[in-house]
Amino acid sequence: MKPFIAFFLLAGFISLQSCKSKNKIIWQIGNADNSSAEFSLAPNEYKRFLEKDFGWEDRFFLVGQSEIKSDFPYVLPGPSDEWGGTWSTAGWRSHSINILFGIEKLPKNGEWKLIVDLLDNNSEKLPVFKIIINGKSWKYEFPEGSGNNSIEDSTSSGKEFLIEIPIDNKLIKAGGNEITLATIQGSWVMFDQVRLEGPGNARLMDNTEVFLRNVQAANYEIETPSGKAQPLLIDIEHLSGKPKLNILLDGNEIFAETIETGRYIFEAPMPAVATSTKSKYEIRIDGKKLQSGKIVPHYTGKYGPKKNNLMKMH
Ligand SMILES: [Ca+2]
Ligand SMILES: [Ca+2]
Repeated sequence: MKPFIAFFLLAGFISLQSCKSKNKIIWQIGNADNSSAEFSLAPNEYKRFLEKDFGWEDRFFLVGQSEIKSDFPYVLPGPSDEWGGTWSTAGWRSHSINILFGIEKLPKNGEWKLIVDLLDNNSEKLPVFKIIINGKSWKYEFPEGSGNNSIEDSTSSGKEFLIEIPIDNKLIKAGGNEITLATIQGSWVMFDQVRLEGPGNARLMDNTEVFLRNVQAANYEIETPSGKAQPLLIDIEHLSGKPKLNILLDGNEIFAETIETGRYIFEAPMPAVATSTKSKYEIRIDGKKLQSGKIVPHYTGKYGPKKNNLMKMH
């Protein structure tokens, strides 16, 4: 091998190594210590799961805001657990935990990994677990658990099941991200830790008044006083206060609203354009920039009829 080729190979190898070593923990929920003690309802109050309103689709754990001790249960029941709300008269109920997090700075390249470290699971009715990351899903069938009834007794040892999912950089978004953990079959699982690893230069967003779940152009049109428009859909979750939301397109305000409670999907009308050029949107909360990006309004008049002007979700 010629020396200069060897040099480039070596240089490539070193830069790859240094990239990898820069990975860090972006967030972690709990500690990897083979214990569930840090979570809500631990060590054995699983029967209060329903009373605490856990497991519902609209409930979420927001990284940086929610508290493990009150907002993340040590156990997630499966559809075959009566204490999780499955009765002969009520039908089966599956359960989920939604983890929300905002990425302020998303590197162009990076290796991400989600680690779901389970402490134990039911030994008889084996759980089937689904993990959804920004709409893409993975399914896991659990092996037998320890059989030690660890759900009731914090001193008994469990049987670890470790899930590691490498995530494509393209699946992570600048702005709002969502990971859902759900039991879709069988019985309960218990948590030791959930964590996300990613590139060292990625940065988490601070969310105090709102959490911006998603921004995208709609594939339908709406009527406005100044003609037809294509909505920019703003999926936003209220957290605190009564912040003012302003949406600008290429420097012009196209939408303003006060955010008071719950989750909203707003339609900010983007005026029709003759040619599809990239526009810049900016989302402001109380006058401060929350997020900006490029969008291609591709209104051509071919989209379907108007839908709801405002959808409020609970
Ligand atoms: Ca563990
Ligand atoms: Ca733990």
